[in-house]
Amino acid sequence: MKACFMGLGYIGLPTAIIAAMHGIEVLGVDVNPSVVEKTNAGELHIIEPGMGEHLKQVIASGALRASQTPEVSDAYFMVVPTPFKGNHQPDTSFVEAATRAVIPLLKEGDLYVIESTSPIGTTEQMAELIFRERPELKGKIFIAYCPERVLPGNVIYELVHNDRVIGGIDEGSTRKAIDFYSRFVKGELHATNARTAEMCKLTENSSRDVQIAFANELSLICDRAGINVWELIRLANKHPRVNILQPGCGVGGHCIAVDPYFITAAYPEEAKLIADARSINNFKSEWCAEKVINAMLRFEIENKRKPIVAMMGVAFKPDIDDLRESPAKAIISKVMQRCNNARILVVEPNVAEHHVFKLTPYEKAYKDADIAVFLTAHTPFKSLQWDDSKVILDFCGIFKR
Ligand code: SAJ
Repeated sequence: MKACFMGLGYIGLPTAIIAAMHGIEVLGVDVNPSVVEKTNAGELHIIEPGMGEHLKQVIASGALRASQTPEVSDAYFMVVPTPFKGNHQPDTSFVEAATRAVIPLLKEGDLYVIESTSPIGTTEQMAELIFRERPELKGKIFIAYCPERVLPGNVIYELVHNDRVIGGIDEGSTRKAIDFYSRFVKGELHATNARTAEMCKLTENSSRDVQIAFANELSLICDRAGINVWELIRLANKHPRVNILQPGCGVGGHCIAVDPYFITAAYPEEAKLIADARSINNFKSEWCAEKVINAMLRFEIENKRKPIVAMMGVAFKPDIDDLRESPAKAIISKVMQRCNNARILVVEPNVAEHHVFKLTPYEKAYKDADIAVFLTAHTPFKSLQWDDSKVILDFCGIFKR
């Protein structure tokens, strides 16, 4: 069995490695020559604990090889980015380009799968494209959609043990895709159709965005009502069937903050709650920035000097080093712009240095600060003691006060 993975990013590469570890001959294809070169040299170009060893093994054994061009295989997997154009309209051009690259290679009996998070109907559109170019293959190849749901930092375990939803354009395609994934997935493989599988991925992440928006909305209400939102949620969750998530400084990452737009772009009339949740989570970041700026102005009036402000945390979620799409980073930048001559200490314990922010160790920043702003709930911050002599803005529940 030979499999060709189109796209060696933070999902494509680990999946190609896991497949190669389970007896499949894998060709990994990427348009970026340095990704191809590093992969063939057994060097991991993404950050994923433990994955480097596995890569070295499958490169050394020849089970995995990387190239910039696809080759004849038995199964083809589209694992390329699906970004957004300016106005929250999804861009499936990378999926289409990867599909066009493999169309000449397809033969009877082959399997074609899209893994990329995609708008509903993308798999059917790619099937039409394939059969337009290769009409003799209609009904002779298997086409399916299979989203991933791995958590960055735990990819190896989750790729193998998470259940997966597999949706074919017909029964035979679903079965063929399940056969493939059963070679390395120990989780349950759930059969459905392509549209449902596409929507399932979007639903999972949109449901989380809505839940987080509920928590963030509670935090805004409690701020006005003089209620401790952390205590409120802790108490509400004592109910056996209530599970309210945690407020934060906004929603970051390239999944939860993005996937809902695949739904709202396609169904703007129907997707009201999903759209509102996006607005609430985006507004929460602006609300936090305003709170910081107001606290700085108030400090200056009361103390006749500018405050030292510690911005605690830049990563998009606790205990990771990923700053991409981070609400904390956006808040820090906004505060710096609006208060350009204030002394702002930026803290991010999970990265050694940053090309924009000069970083300060968290203990020193907290000690020196007049105003301490907690943006990301990194575990080390929880060892800090509350200090009544400081102004503390805790947006992520470090002190639960
Ligand atoms: N957040 C809160 N409050 C919470 C939980 C999260 O403010 O109670 C914030 C985080 O700080 C972060 C954002 O939401 O900024 C997203 O956090 P996340 O914990 O959802 O992390 P992701 O985006 O890395 O992972 C999600 C997961 N999806 C679900 O939990 C439904 C993961 O399983 C997916 O595979 C991943 O998105 C993805 O790749 O789609």
